[in-house]
Amino acid sequence: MDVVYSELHALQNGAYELIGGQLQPPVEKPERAETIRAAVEAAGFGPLLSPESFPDDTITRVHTPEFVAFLSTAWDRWVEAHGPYDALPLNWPVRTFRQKIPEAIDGLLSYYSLDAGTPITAGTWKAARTAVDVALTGARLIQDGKRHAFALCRPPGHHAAADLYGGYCFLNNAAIAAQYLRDNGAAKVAVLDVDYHHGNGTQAIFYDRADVFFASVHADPLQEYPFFLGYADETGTGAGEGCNANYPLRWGTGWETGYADALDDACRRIHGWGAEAVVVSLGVDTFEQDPISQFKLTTPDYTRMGERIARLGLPTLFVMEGGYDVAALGDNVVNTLTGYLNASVVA
Ligand code: SP5
Ligand code: ZN
Repeated sequence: MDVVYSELHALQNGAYELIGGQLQPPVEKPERAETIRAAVEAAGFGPLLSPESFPDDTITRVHTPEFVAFLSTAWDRWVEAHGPYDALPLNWPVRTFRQKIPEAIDGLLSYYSLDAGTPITAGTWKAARTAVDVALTGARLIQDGKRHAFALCRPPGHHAAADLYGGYCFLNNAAIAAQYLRDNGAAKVAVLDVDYHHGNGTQAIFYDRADVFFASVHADPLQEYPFFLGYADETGTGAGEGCNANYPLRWGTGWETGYADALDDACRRIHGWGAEAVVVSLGVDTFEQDPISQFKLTTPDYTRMGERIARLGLPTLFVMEGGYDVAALGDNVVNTLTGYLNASVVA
């Protein structure tokens, strides 16, 4: 399986993340992608491909031009106002406030963000922009007839909506890849999101559309971040009614205690809907030892996950999302891809 990777991911290297009431070293850090790269290479995946450059209009198919302009200039404007420290928002336009777009950089961060856990740094734009090219290079491989590819994206993307960043995500790599597949020949594309957290950004981007099906298996938002989206009664709207499927699962869920059944149902829905290709938002923060998560998947369970995805029998683009136990990340990703390959039916 081809693996797309760029070392420029390391340009996203925040100093702090506000977590559990403390400013701490971020869990979303460069070592994540490096350990995955080393593991997939050691497991014989490859070749390792550098991303091609895709034009900005692939991004604005999904994100607003205003948001892209904001993200690409935020660091310089923040430094001008505050000096060279991580840019973090401090308040949000919640209930009782108006949705005005402010002039000041602090206000813009507040308007365009959903949390204070996602630092914008000197290299954020370059890293996020390159992650999009990584995903799109993977999508082009699928478009060119490959049955599968792995886009080793970092920073991740699935929390980013049309004009929102947060949850360690800036640009929605998986959504941009899915849109690219739509724009280049696939009539119906599914996104299967197996990250521990609900893919609120991807859901929002495609919520009113009948041409992209979004299915997500994740921690119950009553208990877990991002809290305000990801419930089972979110089924799509307008033309997109019936094209969104959420499987919220309680803390403590393991493979045999709810996860496998939910994944199976999500895959059945995607199959029944008639998807021509699937983009997998691959987060492995469902792992039992993940430092910020409360599911109980084991390393062998990822092999089973890959096998189930393979039984869809669809061209498959894996896009890296979350997963924070650096010691086990490599094995969990390799098992997913190996399980997939061993069970995939050659067309
Ligand atoms: C891509 C992705 O996985 N983003 C996740 C962003 C989650 N950010 C909030 C984390 C809050 C963790 N709270 C539990 C701390 C336990 N020590
Ligand atoms: Zn996650």
